[in-house]
Amino acid sequence: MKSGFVSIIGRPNVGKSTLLNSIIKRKVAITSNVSGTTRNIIEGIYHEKDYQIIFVDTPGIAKPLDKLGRVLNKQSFALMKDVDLILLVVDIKSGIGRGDKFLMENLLQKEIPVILVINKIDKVSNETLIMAINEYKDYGFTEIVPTSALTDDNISHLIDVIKKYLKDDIKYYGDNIITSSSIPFMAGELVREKLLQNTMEEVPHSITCHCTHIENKKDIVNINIDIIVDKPNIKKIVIGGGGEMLKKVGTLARKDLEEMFGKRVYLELYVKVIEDWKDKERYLKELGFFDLD
Ligand SMILES: Nc1nc2c(ncn2[C@@H]2O[C@H](COP(=O)(O)OP(=O)(O)O)[C@@H](O)[C@H]2O)c(=O)[nH]1
Ligand SMILES: [Mg+2]
Repeated sequence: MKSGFVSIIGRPNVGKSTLLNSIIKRKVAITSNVSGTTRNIIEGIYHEKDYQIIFVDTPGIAKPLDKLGRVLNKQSFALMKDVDLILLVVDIKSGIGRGDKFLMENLLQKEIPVILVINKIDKVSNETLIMAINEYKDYGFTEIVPTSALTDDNISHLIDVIKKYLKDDIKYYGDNIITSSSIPFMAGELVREKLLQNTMEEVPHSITCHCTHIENKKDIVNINIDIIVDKPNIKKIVIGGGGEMLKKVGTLARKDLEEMFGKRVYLELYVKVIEDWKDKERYLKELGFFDLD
């Protein structure tokens, strides 16, 4: 048995969570084209007969605007310390930016191997890809692997490359555990994902979802989720005219939840206004954003 921890880092929106889902072949992290989608540390566990790889998806490192942002950055930096391997993911269209260079300088000093994952290759021609690989050849990366997390292109090759750097021989998780996230957390995240994917601009950043009740019965799972927003006008948008938006989000989330549980789900959503929840430490703690010192 070979096993190890792999941290997935990179700027917001490059496809880190999509990559994790593609590797695990299940949705363990929510994704959207809104930067700042991932707010917690998500572990996804990859299993193969003689291998176990624990992937750690991190919130993107961006300029922190509020307390939540600062907590997330601290978590992401802390995660780079104790892993066997780091995947630095970049979007081929935007390439390596200033933020990535800053990350690299920090990473290369730590003597942890860093694989550059050039993601979203489905968006460019082969020539562009070859040019990008040539450009980054001399940056000091341990390996460079192009992927498309969206179409699963080259993901199995990426896994083969990662296997070379696993150092442990401990089985950390049981065979059918694919994530360390709790079920209530995942339920809340699925609702948040649907909100991110179906609302515009100002909405995503001011929302969080909190599962308050879950009851797994023989034929059905009852789930209650609070959608916490920071302003009354956001509450209006989330509910939508005649409750349309809430209905749509509820239906989409229920479908994913039914797939996750393999049975019927009865989902109740409540929208609550808590002003400035992102700056209130108590709420951050309650919602599971703990501070790593
Ligand atoms: N075309 C394309 N889009 C991708 C790929 N990987 C991720 N995306 C999209 O990029 C957006 C951000 O992805 P996400 O995984 O949430 O990024 P993260 O912030 O780095 O975790 C989503 O809309 C994804 O569907 C890819 O390989 N190709
Ligand atoms: Mg993410």
